[in-house]
Amino acid sequence: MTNPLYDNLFGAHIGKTTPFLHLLNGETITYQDFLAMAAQMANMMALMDLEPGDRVAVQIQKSPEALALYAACVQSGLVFLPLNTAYTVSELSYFIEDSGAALIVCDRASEAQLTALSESLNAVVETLNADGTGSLMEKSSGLPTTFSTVDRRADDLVAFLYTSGTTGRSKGAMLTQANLLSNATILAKEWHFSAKDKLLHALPIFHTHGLFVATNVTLVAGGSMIFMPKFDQDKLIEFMPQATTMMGVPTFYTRLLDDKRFTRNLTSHIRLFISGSAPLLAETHIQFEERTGHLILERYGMTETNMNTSNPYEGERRPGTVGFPLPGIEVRITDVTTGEVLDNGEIGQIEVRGPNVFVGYWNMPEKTAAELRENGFFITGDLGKVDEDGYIHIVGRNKDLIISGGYNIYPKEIELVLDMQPGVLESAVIGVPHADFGETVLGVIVPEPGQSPDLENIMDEVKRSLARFKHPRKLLLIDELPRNTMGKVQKMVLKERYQDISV
Ligand code: MLC
Ligand code: AMP
Repeated sequence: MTNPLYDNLFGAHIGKTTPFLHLLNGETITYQDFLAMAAQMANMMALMDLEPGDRVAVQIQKSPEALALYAACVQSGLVFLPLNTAYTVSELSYFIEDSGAALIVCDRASEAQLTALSESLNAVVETLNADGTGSLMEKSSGLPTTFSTVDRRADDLVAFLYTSGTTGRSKGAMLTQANLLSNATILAKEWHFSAKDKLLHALPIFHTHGLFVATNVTLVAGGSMIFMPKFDQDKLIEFMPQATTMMGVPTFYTRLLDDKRFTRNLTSHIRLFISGSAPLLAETHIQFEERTGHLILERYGMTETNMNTSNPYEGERRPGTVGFPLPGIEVRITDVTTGEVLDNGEIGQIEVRGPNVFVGYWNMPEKTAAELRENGFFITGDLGKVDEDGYIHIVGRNKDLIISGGYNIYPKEIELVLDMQPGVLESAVIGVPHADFGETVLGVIVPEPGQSPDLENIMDEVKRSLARFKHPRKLLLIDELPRNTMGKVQKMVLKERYQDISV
């Protein structure tokens, strides 16, 4: 093997004329055509003198071409750095600067702003639009449809995925060939994926779930995907009878359950529904089974580790749990303060060790050392326990994090913006229950003495700075923040106080 990830995910399918992507307009892209497109992009990047290990920062809409760019980066030994399409230019500038990206690929809509930014960073900007047009395609389309795959070792980097931090500064999780390949191989086997599978793919491809779980598993198995540009309820219903599997965040499943067209009959061709990225309520599991006869398989993962645990394919899928550690992956529960390993039934922090665990945060050795123990265990920041049958339950988080519709939102990042606004003394951002997104963002603001900050102006500034999904759905003025004797803001008190607030 010269490049284990490329060889197993992509190279294994060279020459295959079977479908890889089914598009909503009825067109199909075969493995052969997809790999040819990727090879052309790899040739184009080689002409730009990019070196293996260089970062390619990508903020583009979901499209077959976007996925081919991922394949091209793997084949070229370049580090793929996908970015949420909702990020504002001010958010993007951090990722691009921090990663030292050599190439930025973006939609034409942000080309001018990113070009201005790239000039000071020595990066090159190319465009790739939602419809597959743009300079990247223009420059690559005439090039050879084969490319000499760049040699890579198992511990070479393949991707950076930025995940926000408790201090408000995002951390670039560095993932290797071995991280991604081991996980894709394990999951494909555990979930019985085969070349016959047709996965309904409505997730974004800038996160672990849509890119490394859904796509990599399909590639390992040689199956195909019904590739939707985004979540679209009508299209999901229309295409479901053609699919064999679906992966989604809990919001996908609660939205489907709210739809009368979603019936047992509609799902009869599906063999497996998988959920993850956020907790799926036990009652959603139960309603889903009553409506369709299917038990959703819930699994647990994160950006730094890909997937850690899964309910079984065969055997009892236990609602409210995330199942067992995947083969080759160790999970232990430790005391938050002492780090001591706890017995089954006791609640503590979830730690994970295995070939799936990332190698560290880019340029942040202290943060890496704080979360990744020398013995290889990664401290996830999730709280959980193991029950008497070995099923893992996630019961909370030891990190200040809100998960809204499967997107992670770190309160600190929003608080930093709120605190800078005129008339604001301090603020706290918390997650409150939300029927559609599971949790959503609420901001509480303490004014400076004698001041009455203008909440509309503050929201305008939030909109300028932060991606839409991070915007507080409501801002409230309060007299003071609840604090403990150490002076620490008691977010739990705020969460209880506002748990029934309508946002
Ligand atoms: C969209 N909006 C959100 C939002 N998604 N706001 C908060 N949280 C979200 N998740 C905004 C929209 O911009 C819009 O703004 C408004 O909310 C309503 O939009 P919508 O049309 O209802 O949203 P939609 O486009 O349908 O998106 C919802 C969604 C999407 C659930 C389909 O968020 C999604 O695809 N989520 C999946 C995230 C994911 O892949 N996570 C995996 C992370 S990996 P306006 O301006 O119109 O009001 C990971 C590891 C692991 O966690 O274990 O998998
Ligand atoms: P991310 O940083 O986007 O990778 O998000 C990872 C976090 O999502 C985990 O640390 C968990 O808090 C959460 N998560 C993922 N899957 C599940 C699940 N099945 N149940 C509960 N939380 C989950």
